[in-house]
Amino acid sequence: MKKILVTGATGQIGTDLLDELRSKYGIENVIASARNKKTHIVEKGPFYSLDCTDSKSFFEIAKKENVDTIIHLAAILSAVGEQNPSLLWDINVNGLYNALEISKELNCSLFVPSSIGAFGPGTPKDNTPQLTIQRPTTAYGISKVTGELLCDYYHLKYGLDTRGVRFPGLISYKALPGGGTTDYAVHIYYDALKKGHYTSFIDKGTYMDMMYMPDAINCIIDIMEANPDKLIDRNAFNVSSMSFEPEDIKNSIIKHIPNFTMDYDVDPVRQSIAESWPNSLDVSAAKEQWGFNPKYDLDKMTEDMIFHLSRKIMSK
Ligand code: AKB
Repeated sequence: MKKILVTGATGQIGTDLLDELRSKYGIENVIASARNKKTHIVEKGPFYSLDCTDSKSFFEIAKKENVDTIIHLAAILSAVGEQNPSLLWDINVNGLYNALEISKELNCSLFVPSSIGAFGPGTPKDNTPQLTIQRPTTAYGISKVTGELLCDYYHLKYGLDTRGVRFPGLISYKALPGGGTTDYAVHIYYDALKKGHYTSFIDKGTYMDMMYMPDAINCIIDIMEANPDKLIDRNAFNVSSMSFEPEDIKNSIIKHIPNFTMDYDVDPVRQSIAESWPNSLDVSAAKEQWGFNPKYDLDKMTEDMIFHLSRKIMSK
């Protein structure tokens, strides 16, 4: 990666990723783009307003900036996708189609995140294999399977250097997630620090895969820097560093905030999405093929989240 265009750069992943890419590859070599401007991102380096469904502008920016890599993060998440499936299809599939065509035309490498949402109720729930049944029951999941297959197709048919991972729920303190099912695992830290109490929309006993953002950022950089000859499962690799249910994260927070309490007001839509996803993924293919090696478990993540988030909240 020498010159990189990031779409959806103001979202939860993009906010952390830009900082890391800018310090590793140089500010001028990381071009941020998103539909909505956010001053702290715009001020720090090159930025374009871009709707990824606008293929002409997307192409012009990539060509003008002479990028060799596109990290295509622009997407709608699972819960918002159930409210607005046509918007989801437009952004997640038509936007991705543009990213693929532009990468083909300009000979760019392309990173596309898939998700645990690409699995469904028929998928084996525990130690979910890399290659298995993928029959998701959400609009988001269908768009993610479509994305994985499209990326494989462009690699097989045109030799395009497409690479991707299936992200679990991502937890971070710099930017909030925007409308996913796993978002409770971020909101819980904010409410623990601000109110000492959290009401969970995901039910007790519901396990999902999760990962702390620094490990997710390393995934993107490591897979894009990996030797392409070693990548058998290009689109997309299972990745995860922990699997927990709401009571586990509550107990981890209590180690730092002893009076923290939690109750439940389960959201049926997000609960049924969560129940259709795996409990825990088998990540051995990512370990073997490109050295996936996450650093954070639940308690280490909680310690770091509370440290950074308490400073963020106090400075406001
Ligand atoms: C969501 O909950 O929609 C996302 C995801 C797991 O893809 N965080």
